[in-house]
Amino acid sequence: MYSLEQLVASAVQDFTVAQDDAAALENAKAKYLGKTGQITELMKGLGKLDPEARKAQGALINAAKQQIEAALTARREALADAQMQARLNAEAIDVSLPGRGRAGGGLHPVMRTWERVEAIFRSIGFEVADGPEIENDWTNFTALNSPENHPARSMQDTFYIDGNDSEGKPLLLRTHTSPMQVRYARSHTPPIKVIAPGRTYRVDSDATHSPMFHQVEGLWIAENISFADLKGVYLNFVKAFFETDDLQVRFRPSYFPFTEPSAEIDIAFGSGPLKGRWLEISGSGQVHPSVVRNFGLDPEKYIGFAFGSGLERLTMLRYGVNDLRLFYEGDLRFLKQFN
Ligand code: 2NL
Repeated sequence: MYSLEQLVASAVQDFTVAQDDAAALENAKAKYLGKTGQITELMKGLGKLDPEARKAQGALINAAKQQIEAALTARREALADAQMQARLNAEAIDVSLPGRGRAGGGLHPVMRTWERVEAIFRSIGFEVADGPEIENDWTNFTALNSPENHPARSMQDTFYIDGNDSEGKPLLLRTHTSPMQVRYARSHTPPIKVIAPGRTYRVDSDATHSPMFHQVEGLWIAENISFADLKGVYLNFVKAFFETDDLQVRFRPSYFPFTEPSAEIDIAFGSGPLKGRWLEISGSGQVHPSVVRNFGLDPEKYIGFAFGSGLERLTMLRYGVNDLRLFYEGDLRFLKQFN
């Protein structure tokens, strides 16, 4: 039989050899401390000894057992430490490495147009108004002289919101930015000189229509504002926006319920790829007397014009974009060209 010292040495040796997996160490442990382990067997043998010898031998075996247990614990900790160290090494982060740089964001081309339009109109004394995209039908339709049974009000053309406003009236996504001008006009005193750019919504989706699109509308109401002022303001705007004096503007009779008379505004460039072609760019007109009354103003005293242009349309003409859908696909190859 081995001496107890040899037994302890052998256990320490086995624990040291148990390398990378916990199972190997547990097997080595069983060999000494398990049910049929060598220490356990020695303990069982104590019963055959007389009391004196049992006490002395028992103390020695116990001491050996404690040494083996201590060696086991030490080995377990060493293995756990080594494992943690290996993991730390594998997952090491070099905090001294330079950063990867900030990904360059950029403005969407329609937003560029939006900002340009604001800057140009601000420069000639227009305020910029901003307001809700969820509207009630008085502000979106009735105030603008839209007949009660007009098809634009139908669910086929307008997105209605579930639920009603506090007066039980239906809520909808604004179909144009005019309601913001109504709100502005009702809360300011003339002269009213404002543009309202923003998102608008219609039930319409094909190659040339998106259910969400952007408009800018303009409104100038005072005691003596005429179509001549509209022409001057709009000509100034398109020249600044397209950065050329080499263009013509023409007014073509049209119809809108909120203006009378009404006109389409067309422009034609004197040079460039679109040279000489009349391009429809805006609707406009003298604000209908009923609409002026809905502003809370006396139409006998106040008069003026309004116009409405699509920001996507302006953007397409300025940059030569030929497909509206490119604006909504989020393709970075397209978007990066504007930044
Ligand atoms: C279009 C038509 C237009 C207006 C918008 C307007 C706003 C108020 C009062 C009267 Cl508050 N009119 N806006 C007027 C004429 C035409 O836009 O199809 N634009 C793309």
